[in-house]
Parts: sequence; C-alpha cells; structure tokens
Amino acid sequence: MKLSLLVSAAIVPLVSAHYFFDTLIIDGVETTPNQYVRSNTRPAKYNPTKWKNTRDDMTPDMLDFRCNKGSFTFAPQTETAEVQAGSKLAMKLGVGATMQHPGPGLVYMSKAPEGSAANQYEGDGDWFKIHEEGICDTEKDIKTDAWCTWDKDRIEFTVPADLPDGEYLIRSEHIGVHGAHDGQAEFYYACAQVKITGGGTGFPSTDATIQFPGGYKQDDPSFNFSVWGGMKEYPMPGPPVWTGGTESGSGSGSAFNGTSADSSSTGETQEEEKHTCSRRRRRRARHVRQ
Ligand SMILES: [Cu+2]
Repeated sequence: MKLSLLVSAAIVPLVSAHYFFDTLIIDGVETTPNQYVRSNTRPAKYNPTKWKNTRDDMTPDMLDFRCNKGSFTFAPQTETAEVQAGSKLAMKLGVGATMQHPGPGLVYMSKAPEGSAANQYEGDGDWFKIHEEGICDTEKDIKTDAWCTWDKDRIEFTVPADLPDGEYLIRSEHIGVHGAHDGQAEFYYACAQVKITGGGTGFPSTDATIQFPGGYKQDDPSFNFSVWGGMKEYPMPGPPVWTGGTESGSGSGSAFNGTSADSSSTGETQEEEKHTCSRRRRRRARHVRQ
C-alpha cells in the first residue's frame, strides 16, 4: 500500500490529468487515503477504464467495472465507515490530482445482502444513483470549465436521509468525455465501504437501478458525445437520481435543458490536437466524428 502510493505520487505529475479516488470525506472530515476506499491492482492505478485503446486490460464490460480492477482483494483490509443517513460526504482524488477532463460526476450506492458486510460484498447486486453533476455553466467552455467537476479534487454528495440502515458500497465516478466522440470515454471510479445508521424506509424501485457491468453500454449516447462542436446538452448515463421514497427520484438539476447546438464547426481537429490526454491521438490519421 505505502509503496504503491509512493510510486503513484512519483508518476502522476508526469501523466496528464489522470487520477483515482482514494479518500472518503465525512461531514467535512477527511479520512486517510484508502482507509475506507478500496484500492485497485492496476499496474498504473490512476489509469482510466475504456472500451477502446485500453490502458491495460480493463473495459467497462468486465466484472471489476463495479469498483475497479482487483479492488475486492482490498476489501478485507479496507475499513467500513459508520455514516449517518443524510450526511454530507465527498469522494476525493489521491495525490493532489484534480478532474482536468470534461465530463460528468456520478455517485452510486449498492446494499450488501442481509447478513453480509460491506467488506464481503463484491457489488454484484443492484446499484442506484444518489448524485450526478453535468454541465453547470453553459456560458463556459464545454471542453473544460463548463462542467461542474472541472478542476475539482472531489465529488460532494448527500446520503439520502430515507436510506435504510445497513452496509453499502458507495461508487464515485468521473467520466472524461473529451474522446467520447471517438468511442474513447474514460471512466475513473472507486468504491467506499460504509455502514448507514439512523436511516429511513425508502428504497429505489427497480427502474432506478442498474448493474455493473451492463448498466453502461458502449453505444450509449453518454459515451459517444462530442465536446468538440460547441455547447450542447449532455445525456446523463445511468438511471435517474434517487433521493428518497420508493419511486425513482428526479435528477439533481445539474444537467441543463437549454440550447442543443448540433456540432458542425470547423477547426475542431486542431483544437483537439492540443489536448494531450491520449498518446495515441496524435497517431490517428483521421478524426472520426459521431
Ligand atoms: Cu485522460
């Protein structure tokens, strides 16, 4: 653990803007990295999961898309945080990174089966969404700071007060969509282990739940979106946000319903070249548009 942290700390600044969640913040109190958040076994643990031009062998169609590669092997050594329903939490990135890719932030939860603890749960049950944030300011650049998560080091969210007591996984996720027009959406995600107390009796209906893998499909519009043709509405992935009760709730209102400028601009290829995220991008002969 210590060694991999040191190695990551040494490497991250050399790699543009890649990151991983490793710290749970409970009512403003920051906990120790990986105290409550499962680590992963990827050779470079900050690398995103992708369908195309994968960084290692991880794709969103694999079982480990739940909490990241090999993360279940860290479950026994990861503590389970006791959290009051209704609390304000955050999932923070490791080694001082910030989310310098355009794209949404999402938080899901999944309840460990009765009689099973969070640190025994692989996340193979249903997941429901408790938070999402997309485009916050349509006056800004959809390639960068128009997104709510831009340059932030954390995703903040509230545990629904109506959630029943029990042990859960919390899966925070940031999706970089700068390459999504070319099928290269980048998924950054990790799971925290929590025990909810003081909760309620609501639970999301089945139309508000998905499973990982399967809940995200390679051809979903959310993962084939282009930021290169100007401002337009972003279609959020996954089910609606559940905030309480027994119905699927309405979203947090961060996605906007305004202009939907269809992209037919020129010069987007040059602009895209400036973005140095993908080593392969430079070698691509042609810019494939969705
Ligand atoms: Cu990237």
